Amino acid sequence: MNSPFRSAFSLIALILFTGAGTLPGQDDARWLQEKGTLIFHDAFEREEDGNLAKAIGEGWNSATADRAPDTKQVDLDEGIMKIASATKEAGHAAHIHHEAGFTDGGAIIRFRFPGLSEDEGLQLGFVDREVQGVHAGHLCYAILAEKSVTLIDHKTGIMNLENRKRRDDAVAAKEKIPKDLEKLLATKQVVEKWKADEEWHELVLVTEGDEMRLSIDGKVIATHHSEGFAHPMKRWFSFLVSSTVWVDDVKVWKVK
Ligand SMILES: [Ca+2]
Ligand SMILES: [Ca+2]
Repeated sequence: MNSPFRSAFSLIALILFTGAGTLPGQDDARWLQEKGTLIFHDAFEREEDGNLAKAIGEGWNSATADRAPDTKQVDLDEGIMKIASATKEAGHAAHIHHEAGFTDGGAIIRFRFPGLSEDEGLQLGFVDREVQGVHAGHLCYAILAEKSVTLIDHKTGIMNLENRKRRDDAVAAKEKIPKDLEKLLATKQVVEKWKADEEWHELVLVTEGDEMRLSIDGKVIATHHSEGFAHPMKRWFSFLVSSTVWVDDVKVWKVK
């Protein structure tokens, strides 16, 4: 082989080789397990203790349980965390969180939509209540809906207090949101097609620098770059659930 052919061949070989699962992000479960430290693992093999904020135990807390004390929003049953939001009674989707604490890292969970209610979906991501200028410290999330997966940077998007005020002012005045804000918000998220079903799945959600990635059953479904993903302290790992979802084997890892 002469040398131009040989370099073209080497380049192709390199592309094929790096495409075969060795790039960071191609197998994020492995990335977390090999490069990360396990912050916590919960398999939910116990019973909950009542309905209130600390009922789940093992360091979990609910921001919404005490608002609807007569309703069981989390039932630990058959070794699974079965979430049923009392959205109406609590005036908010169920928000369940656990200390995390990383810059780069993420979560591996198993989840299932049990088919118990309309509009089953799952929002999960990271919160830092100590950050200033961001509504309730909402940093970034993955949102699973019936036909889509969204990755969204809330920190520098709609939960940034200035952006949020401009949006709310426009809504209050029954005006369209300002064009520049609409354009900015569009850059803060990516929406990919995905089809929900009622099977168990493994989900991996990671942040690495300013990138967020979501994989389901070992396949990368969505990736996005946005400055808010690089927030240095993902203090909480959070679930926001507006209807019903089952969760098991939550593992959170810190890489950096
Ligand atoms: Ca139970
Ligand atoms: Ca379990």
